[in-house]
Amino acid sequence: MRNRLSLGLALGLVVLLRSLSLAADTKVGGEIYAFYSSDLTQNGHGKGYNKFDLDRAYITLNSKLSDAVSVRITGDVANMDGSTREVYLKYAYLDWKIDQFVPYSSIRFGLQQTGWIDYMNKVWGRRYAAKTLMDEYKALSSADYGVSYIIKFPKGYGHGSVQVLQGAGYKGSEENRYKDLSAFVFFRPLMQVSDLAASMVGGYYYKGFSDKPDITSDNRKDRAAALASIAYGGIFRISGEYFMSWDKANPGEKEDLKQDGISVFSQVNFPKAKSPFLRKMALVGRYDIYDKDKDIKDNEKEYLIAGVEWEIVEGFNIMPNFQMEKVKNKESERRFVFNAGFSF
Ligand SMILES: [Ca+2]
Ligand SMILES: [Ca+2]
Repeated sequence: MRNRLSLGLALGLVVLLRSLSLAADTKVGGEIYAFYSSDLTQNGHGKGYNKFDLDRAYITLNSKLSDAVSVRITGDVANMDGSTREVYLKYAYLDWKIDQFVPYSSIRFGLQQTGWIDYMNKVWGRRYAAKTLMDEYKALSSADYGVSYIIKFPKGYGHGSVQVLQGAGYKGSEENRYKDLSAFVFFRPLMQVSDLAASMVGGYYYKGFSDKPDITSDNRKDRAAALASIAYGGIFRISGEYFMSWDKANPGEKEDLKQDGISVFSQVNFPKAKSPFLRKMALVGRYDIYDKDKDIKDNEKEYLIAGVEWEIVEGFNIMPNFQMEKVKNKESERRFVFNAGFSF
């Protein structure tokens, strides 16, 4: 607890000191994801249960040491659990552009994004309302310790990365000698077609090992994922993400635990509408199916989000929405949620 509190103090102090000095080019940023939710069904907390909460409160410092080297540190707050919410470390890494040696390339070192989830959040575009597939169903931690090689293709055609990661994520510690290897690529094949330029495909493979002690190389934690997204002229976008995972978490385990999930999400915008109210609006829908064990029948879960989003000003979005979660052959949980995202 001490450490977390002092991290919060340290971040605050750095912000203060930086604002007083004219040293390295340092920017302060923040992201707050606030929501109000109200249960519409008896399941879960029960009909009428409602609460205000925060899903994220980032404080980020980005410092440019030179044209090639920059450093980022980000703190976030822990979940609401009945005591004060502590600040913890989410990211702390260095970016080093090496394009004078290897074209279009950079290296990232430290506590950093597991790249697939980070970019899927951008494709989904409303992390303040919900996590994306692999994050939501805990197939992958959204941040981990390690080193990445990152390549940005010229002319906006996409980017890719190869990462060596600890495996246990930003909330865990290393309990074994194994490191995980992952690679992804996002590609925009229609960059030259203006109305379709934002369309993309992506692929991901994660070759990992269980995070428990005393494991062998049999104790795998492998994931694969794919994305296809079609965008038309700032008016319409539909995307589909799929993942599959294979786990032998414990020493001696013979069979893989196999999971998979699919998420389809879509948005409609009205960029040519006369009313500014409509121009800032998006209709948003998403539907997931997640299977937590492929060898067991009737335990699949559906998750639905349907809402309307407004950008009030840049950095301030709201999205009133309806959500439904349902495990097969069980009663559904439904709720109304008002999400708001603030960033600066
Ligand atoms: Ca490991
Ligand atoms: Ca199943």
